Amino acid sequence: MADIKAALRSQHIETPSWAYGNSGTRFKVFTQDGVPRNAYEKVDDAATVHRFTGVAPSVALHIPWDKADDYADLAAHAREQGISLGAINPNVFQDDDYRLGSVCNPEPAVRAKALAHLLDCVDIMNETGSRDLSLWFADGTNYPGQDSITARQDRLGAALEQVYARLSPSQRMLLEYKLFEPAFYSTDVPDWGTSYAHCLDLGPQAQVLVDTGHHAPGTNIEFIVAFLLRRSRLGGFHFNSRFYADDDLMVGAADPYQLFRIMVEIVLGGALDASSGVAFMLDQCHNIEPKIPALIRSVMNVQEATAKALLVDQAALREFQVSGDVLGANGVLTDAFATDVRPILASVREEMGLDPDPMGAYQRSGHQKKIAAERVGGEAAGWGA
Ligand code: RM4
Ligand code: MN
Ligand code: MN
Repeated sequence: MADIKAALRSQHIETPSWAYGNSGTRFKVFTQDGVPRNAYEKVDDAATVHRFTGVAPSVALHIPWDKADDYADLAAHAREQGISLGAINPNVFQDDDYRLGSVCNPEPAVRAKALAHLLDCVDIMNETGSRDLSLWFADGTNYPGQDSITARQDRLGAALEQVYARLSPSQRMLLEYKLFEPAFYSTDVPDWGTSYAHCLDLGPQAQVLVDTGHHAPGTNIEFIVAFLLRRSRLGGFHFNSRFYADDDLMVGAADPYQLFRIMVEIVLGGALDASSGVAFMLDQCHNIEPKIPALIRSVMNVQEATAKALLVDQAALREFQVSGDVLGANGVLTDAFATDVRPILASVREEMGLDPDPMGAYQRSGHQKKIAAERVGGEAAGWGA
């Protein structure tokens, strides 16, 4: 039990700056009071989540949504708040120029513009001290025949090569895949295999990023996790949960058993520890629920899945597996999943000097009212759709 608690204490879950801003669907963005107005206030909100959970010590940035005049100053602000700046996420999907794609666009000038932004983001990483560049491309086509699938792969490979060459030895490139949306016919990085192949071409600093919301229904995500871990190419996660498509809802909300099965592969693969290089990041949007408590809940959901995965009796599991005891082996997993780990986590939090009930503590703190009163004037961060 001491080992399990130590692992839970040292867990590191990164929250996304964009989850603190207003967001919505293509139908409506609902605004909320107290939403941050700039990157500094987003950092403050991430620090608040860390204060209540103790395991969310970094925040990912999205550029240019989090554009700052002085990134070193933003990093210093984060440090003062007790956290650090995490992955840098370039945005090559929101300019009019990107109608036909970014680095895969048929027009060389648009490709050059997208590449320049990616390289700028590596420069930003040097200022923020970030290790990871998370790449997600909205590139793809809507109609058969619209563009050459092969030529687009070539353009993608060429751009990635240039970005990779810009990385320093301690930096990494995480290549995210997504089945569809916004492209509806073909997506240029639609699945882990495409991402993996590009990463192999590039070198060991290129790693696959698994966003749990980016698969076809029924996909066995834990298989992908196990496969990539075995090949040392699992760079990290964007955790969120989905009922239908890329819903970006709170991780563990739709299918806590799937999250548990993913964490089981992580634990069995020895990848929970920060030294494994697997980055556990959230990628979520809180459209109708208050954002800070939604992120606290999400962090807790990951912790619960992790605690259950750590409870798996690995020796018994191996024994049942080699003896071909199908039900015995499956029972080891279901027993761990059925365990109520909330008391363990409450005691872990107490040992860390935290309130055992982060959700209740946040509500009691009056923080939500405080930021609603303080953050008046200026423009709230968000999609603005
Ligand atoms: C994409 C993908 C990216 C995220 C954007 C906002 O679907 O998940 O990681 O940066 O959304
Ligand atoms: Mn993502
Ligand atoms: Mn997504």
